[in-house]
Amino acid sequence: MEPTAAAPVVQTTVSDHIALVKISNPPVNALSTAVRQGLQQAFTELNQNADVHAIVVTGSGANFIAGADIREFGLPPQAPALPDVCNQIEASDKLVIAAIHGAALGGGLEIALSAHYRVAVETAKIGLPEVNLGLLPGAGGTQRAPRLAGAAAALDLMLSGRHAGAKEALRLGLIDHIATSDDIAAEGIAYARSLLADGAPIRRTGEQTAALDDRAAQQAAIDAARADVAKKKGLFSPAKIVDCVQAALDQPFAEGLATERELFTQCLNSPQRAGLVHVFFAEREVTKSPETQSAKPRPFQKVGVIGGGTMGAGIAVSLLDAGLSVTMIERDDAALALGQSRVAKVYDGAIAKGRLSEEGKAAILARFHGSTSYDALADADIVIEAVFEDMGVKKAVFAELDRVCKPGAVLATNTSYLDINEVANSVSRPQDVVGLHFFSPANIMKLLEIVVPAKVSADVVATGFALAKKLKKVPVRAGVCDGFIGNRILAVYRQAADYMMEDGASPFEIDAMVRAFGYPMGPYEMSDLAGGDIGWATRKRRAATRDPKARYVHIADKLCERGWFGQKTGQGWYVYEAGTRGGKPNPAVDPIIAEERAKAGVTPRTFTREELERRYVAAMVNEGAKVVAEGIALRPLDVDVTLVYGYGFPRYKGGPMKYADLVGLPQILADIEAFAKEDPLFWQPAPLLVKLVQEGKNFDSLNKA
Ligand code: 3H9
Repeated sequence: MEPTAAAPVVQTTVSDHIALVKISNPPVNALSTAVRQGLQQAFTELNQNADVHAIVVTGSGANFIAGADIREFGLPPQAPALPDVCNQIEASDKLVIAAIHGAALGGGLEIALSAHYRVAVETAKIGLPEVNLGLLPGAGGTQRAPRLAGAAAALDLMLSGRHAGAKEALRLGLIDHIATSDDIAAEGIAYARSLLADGAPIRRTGEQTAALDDRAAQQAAIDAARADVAKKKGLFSPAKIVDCVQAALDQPFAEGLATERELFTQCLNSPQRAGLVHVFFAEREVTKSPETQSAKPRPFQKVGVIGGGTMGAGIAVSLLDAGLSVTMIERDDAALALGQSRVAKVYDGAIAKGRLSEEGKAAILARFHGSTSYDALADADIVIEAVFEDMGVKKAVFAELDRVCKPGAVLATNTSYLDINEVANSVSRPQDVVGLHFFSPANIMKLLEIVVPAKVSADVVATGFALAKKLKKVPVRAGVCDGFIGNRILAVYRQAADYMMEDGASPFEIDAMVRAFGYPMGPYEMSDLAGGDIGWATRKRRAATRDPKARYVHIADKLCERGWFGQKTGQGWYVYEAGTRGGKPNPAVDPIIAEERAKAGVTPRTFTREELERRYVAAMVNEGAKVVAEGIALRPLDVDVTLVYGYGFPRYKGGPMKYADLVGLPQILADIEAFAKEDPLFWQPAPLLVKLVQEGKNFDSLNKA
């Protein structure tokens, strides 16, 4: 068969003096090199074509243009650069109209802002989300958006990265007209004709000044944004966005573009860009597992939740919010009433904040049922068990589910560490049993570990992924082991923290280091929030199987023995005074630490913040490598997404495995080998890490395999 020539990514047709320039670069018409070249060529030709009076730019498929091609960042730049294409479009001496449907984001909106007029369908998504990738709009967006919408609106869009609808964009001055039909090409052409008929002038955005005329108001908006950005430490690009808007106010257009270019390049070269772009692709990759490729999910509408505790109630809210119908099972009327009230309380909170009406709450709760009998689950498509973490209790629940559930119902456990193979093998239908590990609060936290036991059928796993999508959660496939991906790694870096504490660092120093690294809170603050008793229970459970030669730090147990479980008991590592937010370091912790150090024969030493950080991160990365090598996580990127979405690892550092790549694996390994001189049992280098270093490869090489 003859090979067919690929269709050009930019197609031009001219009809009755109107040129239609259509971008066809699936899936989202990203501005790849070929598209930029195509646009450049199209505009060069059309500008020379005397027959053409107006040019309409539009996208084929579901979107106008989703932005620059993110896959090209970090590669050697190819001409033409996007800012040059935008400038060429703006300079056109034919009337240029952008006709927008779907996404006009980032570079896509920058193309549209370079046109002389813009029309969009009502459902269009208009925005400058570069900040989410560690960037700023680098093709004139920081200069053109304020010229159309003023500094405040432009800053809001660029700093939040949010999408505006067409109505809002019209109000802000970013578009000129809302299309009445969804045939965007026809709408663009009709709009072009009406502009020509009205004798509308060529209106170059770079020459507009009206939105910036009130300089005092613009300056006030910039100052307010700068103050706001200063409060949110960590990210690099937001302050640069504010600098660009200041340039839009102070500098002539061409100079402003040059400033933007310089600051964009700084962002492009920052490790934050590499980390954030990694997470952008990783959070899409995790949705693809062998099972989602090979099997279709089972249909689901009715979901059962066993248990009305914090977790069960949070899961129920998450399901209800997604429009599903939910039946909660509890052991008696009182427990059921409590579970139901936990659910109702979430919606009362939403009403108090003005996010929901009483009628809205009633409509949601009409889909929410409760029962003390498992028989109420006879027609459930999925059942999620969220009862006490005890194998005997779980097996008893699953025996009931095995008895009442219809054939083909998915039977899920929300256990955070128990052996799901054992649960599955206790019923007559192990192929239907899967782990769905939600994170607390389950209606808020985005991560869902989908834990895959040995006998589960592929369509059940695929159903887990489909459920995650329905719940707008980020699914990560995990294998069965104690703690799966996230809690297993957490246990190890928390242990590293405890060792540093016993060796001389204070828990408050460690928390401060972890916050400075970019986490919202440190491990001891986290333990106080979650309840110290939870970790204590885990440690007690593991005591029987712990290597007797392994070092064990008793300090946390000593706090728990005193009943100091953190926030819920008024004190833990920190003291919590009623009526105040957050806690203060608990002075009573210091003598406990001192006593334990003495018992362990440790002479305390000091650690620099960098030393603390290197140990904490090395422990995380080393265990992450073991989790990947054992197949518990499919790829390093699955570890990254788990730690970013479930444990607060700073997104802009890309997750621990990406961060290790950026630091350099040889350095991480050298650190581990140095620490191993003190404690060779704990600091055993992961064989995968050693292998990658020997081969001169990084973790990312495994993501692409
Ligand atoms: C920028 O523009 C910089 C400029 O200012 C300056 C330059 C000088 N590039 O999300 P989905 C892929 S920065 C390459 O699942 P949806 C995505 O990976 C950019 N690929 O679909 C996925 O691939 P796969 C600013 C991209 O319908 C597929 O498309 N723009 C890009 O749920 C489908 O994506 C943004 O940040 C891209 N730009 O959502 C917008 N975008 O199928 C980023 C997507 O292989 N994109 N892909 O997994 C989005 O927000 C969403 O993708 C969008 C569609 C809302 C468009």
